[in-house]
Amino acid sequence: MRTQVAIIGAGPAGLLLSHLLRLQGIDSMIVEARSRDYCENRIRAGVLEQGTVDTLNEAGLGARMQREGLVHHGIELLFGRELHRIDMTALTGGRSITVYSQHEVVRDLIAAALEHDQTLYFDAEDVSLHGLPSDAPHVTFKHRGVEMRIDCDYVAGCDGFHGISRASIPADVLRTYERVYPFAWLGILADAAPSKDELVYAHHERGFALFSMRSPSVTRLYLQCHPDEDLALWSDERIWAELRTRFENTSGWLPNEGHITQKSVTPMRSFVTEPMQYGRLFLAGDAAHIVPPTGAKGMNLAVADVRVLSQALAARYRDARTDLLDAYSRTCLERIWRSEHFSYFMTNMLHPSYDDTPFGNRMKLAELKYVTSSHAAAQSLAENYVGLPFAA
Ligand code: RFL
Ligand code: PHB
Repeated sequence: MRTQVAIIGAGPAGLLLSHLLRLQGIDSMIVEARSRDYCENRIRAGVLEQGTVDTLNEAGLGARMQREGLVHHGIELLFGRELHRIDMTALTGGRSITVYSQHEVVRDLIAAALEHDQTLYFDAEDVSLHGLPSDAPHVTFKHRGVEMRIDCDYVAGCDGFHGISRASIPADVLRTYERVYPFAWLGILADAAPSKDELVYAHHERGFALFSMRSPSVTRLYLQCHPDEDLALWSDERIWAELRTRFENTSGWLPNEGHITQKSVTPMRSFVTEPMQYGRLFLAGDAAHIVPPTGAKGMNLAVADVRVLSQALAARYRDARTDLLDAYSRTCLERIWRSEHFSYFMTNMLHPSYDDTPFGNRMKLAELKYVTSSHAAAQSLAENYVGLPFAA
């Protein structure tokens, strides 16, 4: 088989890239290791920046998101038993975020792909990249027992943190930056109506907690835990008791409780690869960088990367220009490092750490007091949280 761009991975990055390329008349094929059902039900992110929402709308993918997404104009920070609201819309000249599950975005993207007869191989095995430094790369894999080969002009590595694309680049070409945090998040989904219209990020001496939501009838909650936490030790009752403790506050607000339908532990990591390209291979999304989820940036960065990549590939095919492709890494890394810093800042401020000194913990409280009392500090948090505008 032959295509212009072979895309590895059908997460938000790979699926959106194929759609944006199709809008520019560029042909692509997607190769995904997992099943369609798995991709459509993988519970992950929930917060879309304004720029992500705009990108999906402009690409004609926003109909269901506009009906079912929940637009939020602020978030609340809870510490010292008091809730403090950050009015993001007022602080950013009218910008907002939308709560709409990543797996709903993925479902919308897969539906659009199938509607347009996008070639998409689920359940691919032994995916492997060849000839990346040459002008004629190709991808091989096994599909339903048959050996497959795709010849292409470019390969987009959109296969997440554990994929094979980044690993296909010689180690001496890459520089990686990493921080692994000494804590993780225990996340649950509960059949309970959200008891508040906005997210609550709570700093408590027993650990961080986050109140979020997925729909008018589903609440999403997280508790800071140890990276090797044993979920078997967390009965539903223990989870609710810990959430009640960490969310306790003078206003009397608490999450509604209900049947827990999903539990998982997510490790926390910051990670960046430089550069994000090698020969004809371009990395996008989690394949190139990871942020801890506290800033709600991961999926938004994946969208930002593929916006840049699709524009660079369009310039290459339309005008025979390769300068935008050459600059791909540099262009993306500006936004990535900004988001890395913001996610690191939010994570450090909101999580008491097991190895913190008493002084270190008071620094976190001092920071929380500052961002909730200074207009300038609140504005800085807000503009990062809603997401900086894309370069024209
Ligand atoms: P994905 O979604 O991991 O997709 C990669 C795809 O590649 C496939 N794959 C392969 N395919 C072919 N061959 C191989 N060898 C392959 N190896 C892997 C995988 O099966 C998969 O389908 O990466 P992508 O597209 O870059 O998207 C990134 C986002 O998924 C990620 O950044 C976010 O989920 C992070 N994240 C959040 N981001 C936000 O923007 N806002 C949030 O509120 C937010 N909350 C979160 C999060 C991530 C979380 N977890 C579980 C890590 C909350 C959590 C708990
Ligand atoms: C989520 O709803 O899953 C969520 C929300 C905000 C975050 C991270 C995750 O910062």
